[in-house]
Amino acid sequence: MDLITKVENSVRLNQAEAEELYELDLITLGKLADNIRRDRFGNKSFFNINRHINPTNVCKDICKFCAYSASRKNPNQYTMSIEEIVSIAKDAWNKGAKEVHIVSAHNPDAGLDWYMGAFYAIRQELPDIHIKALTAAEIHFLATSNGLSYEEVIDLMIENGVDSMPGGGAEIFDEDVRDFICKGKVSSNQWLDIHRRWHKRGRMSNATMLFGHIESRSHRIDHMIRLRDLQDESGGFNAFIPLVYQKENNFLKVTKFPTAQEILKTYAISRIILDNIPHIKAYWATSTIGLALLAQEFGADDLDGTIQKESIQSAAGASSGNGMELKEFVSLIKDSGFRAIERDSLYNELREY
Ligand code: V47
Repeated sequence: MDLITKVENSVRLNQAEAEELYELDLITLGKLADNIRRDRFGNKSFFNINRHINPTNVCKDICKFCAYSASRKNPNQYTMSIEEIVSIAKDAWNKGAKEVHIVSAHNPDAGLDWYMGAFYAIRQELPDIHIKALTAAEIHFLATSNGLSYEEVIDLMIENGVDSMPGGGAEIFDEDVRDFICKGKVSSNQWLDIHRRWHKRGRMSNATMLFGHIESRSHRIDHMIRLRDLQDESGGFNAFIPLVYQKENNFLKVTKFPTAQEILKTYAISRIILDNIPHIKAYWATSTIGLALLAQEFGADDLDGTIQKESIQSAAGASSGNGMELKEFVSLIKDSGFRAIERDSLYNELREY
């Protein structure tokens, strides 16, 4: 069976075959991914009304791609008080947000009680908001710096009101690339192990992949296959999010950036390879909104959300600093020929605009 027939018949591809997908022309590859997307979701495009909160930028780790961490180039350190975090969440809720997405840095001075206290205080004030918080990298940091197991941190998250985990900190799983771009942070196996344990608690999470820097196509495929293997076992991933590397203000010297074609091919290939992860998210903050809208025709069925405010990718050049107005977001989706479906954080459909 040739490669195209295999994809059309939902035959699982191995590493070498998946790498070959990149050699297909963009339109052929896009059509294969679009067929899978349309079989599952028709022309629905999902999004949520959310608020990203990044409560501290003080970080003990050094990731070369990061422009957000205050311990290196950024001299403006900050750590929000719990009151401040709750007040942002309340304001977001009043403006219609149904999810707060809380991720930040590995702050050795803030303490476990500050991280957990913030979730607890939000939960007390806003019993119905969905709290998506703590990447596996943050969980690893909290566990190792407090002498706790991953399970113990996970139990504390659940006790204090966290509903789901975001997909950050995955970067690229290949150990050599990882060593170069973010040595000392959570390892690939630890990242996967933390998500496995979270899923064992019956909870859902997402998975990201940071691409377009020094990694090869083969590293991207390896990353996807490691996620596919875990998903076969645990079934807890809702969405896969390819994050396009942003180049400003950081220490990773990259001279060659992916073309729009390469980015669209990566979305399309992730739709094909990750046959067991339901949603492929084109996170407009890093892909640009134009390419995210186009990605809807190359396998992506989700555009994240309105964001409201975001400090991590925008520190590195992304245009997500102040999010996007709901009205504009919805009309962009509709004008591109898709149905704008507001979802909750677990992909229950809430409303069609
Ligand atoms: O893991 C850091 C990335 C991630 C850069 O789960 C960068 O729904 C691009 O996890 N260029 C955190 N990316 C963000 C994240 C996320 C985002 C959207 C949705 C979800 C979800 C999760 O930000 C980190 C890192 O890979 N990041 N620096 C940069 N220069």
